[in-house]
Amino acid sequence: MKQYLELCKHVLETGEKKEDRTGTGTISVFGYQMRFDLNEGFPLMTTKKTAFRLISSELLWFLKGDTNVKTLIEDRNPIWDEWAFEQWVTSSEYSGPDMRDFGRRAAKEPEFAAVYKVEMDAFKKRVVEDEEFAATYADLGPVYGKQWRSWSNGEQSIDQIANLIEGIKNNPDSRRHIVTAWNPSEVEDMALPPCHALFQFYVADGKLSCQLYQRSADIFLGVPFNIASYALLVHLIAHECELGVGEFVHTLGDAHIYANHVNQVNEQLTREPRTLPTLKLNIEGKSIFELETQDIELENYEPHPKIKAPIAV
Ligand code: DHF
Ligand code: TMP
Repeated sequence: MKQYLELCKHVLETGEKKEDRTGTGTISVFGYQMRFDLNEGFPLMTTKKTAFRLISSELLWFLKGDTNVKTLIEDRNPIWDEWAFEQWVTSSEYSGPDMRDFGRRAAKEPEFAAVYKVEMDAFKKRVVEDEEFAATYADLGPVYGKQWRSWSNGEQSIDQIANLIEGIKNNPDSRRHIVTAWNPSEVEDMALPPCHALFQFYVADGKLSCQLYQRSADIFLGVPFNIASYALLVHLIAHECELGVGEFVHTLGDAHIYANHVNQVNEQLTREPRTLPTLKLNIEGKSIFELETQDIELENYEPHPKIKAPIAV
């Protein structure tokens, strides 16, 4: 994962200070590209322990066309909790303690963090137990799963992933193997407009490659997940199309390190990358739309310890 550490160095050395929507502040560059040869091992961070189970759980949730965080909560995957919680605490029905700006306050004020945790735990419990509540507050809107599996213009619904697989199988040389999560008519209704916005597949020499355009990239927390998620997607689609794997090309738009992640990035930069793990898929005869996290395993993953950091909401 030298490419990733190079990106971190590049942003720290040449990035500009830039304010952002979350009020956290960033160091940012515009435009950057990394390439990962998927035959060299599975590109999961080795310089900090990264929760692969959460990554595969999220990808399978996208592939099922799901947009409701209830499924993730039931799968013990907390990565989208804050964006569902935000919908609840900003609604007129919410009457608990003031949760305005909960992300920043929870990171700074221990007293508030305790109150926040109580509210968040209650929210998650209610999402799991109360279907109507979950449908109203835990659905993130027409985010990735909706756009991937049932992109709609009001008249027709398009399964972009099924079309992608058919296209790769029937016409591998095509230059039109594209999936877009950026649907301008629905962006306003999403809890968070898609960061990984558009990707293209490519077949040459019996190997499947993918390039992603990511409009906005949280280098310390988001990007390690995004790299592994798309690498896994290439493996799954390649398996479905009986192809080998090629490269994952990762193109970034606003590539930023949040001000409150700089120490963590510097700590990570002191660490020596280790041998990459390998992916083991137990998916013979299964549709990629019906996989479970236990069908996907990693072997020989021996990373440096986890490094914690607050997420900007
Ligand atoms: N907002 C921001 N500001 N950055 C993001 O990366 C981001 N990602 C989202 C939603 N909104 C976002 C979805 N993906 C984590 C990683 C990816 C992700 C959401 C959250 C995260 O918190 N990772 C931590 C903890 C994971 C764990 O529990 O082990 C990490 O250390 O990797
Ligand atoms: P933005 O919508 O204002 O760009 O904020 C989104 C933030 O989330 C930004 O820091 C990028 C980050 N992000 C990722 O890096 N990867 C992801 O997969 C997601 C969902 C978000």
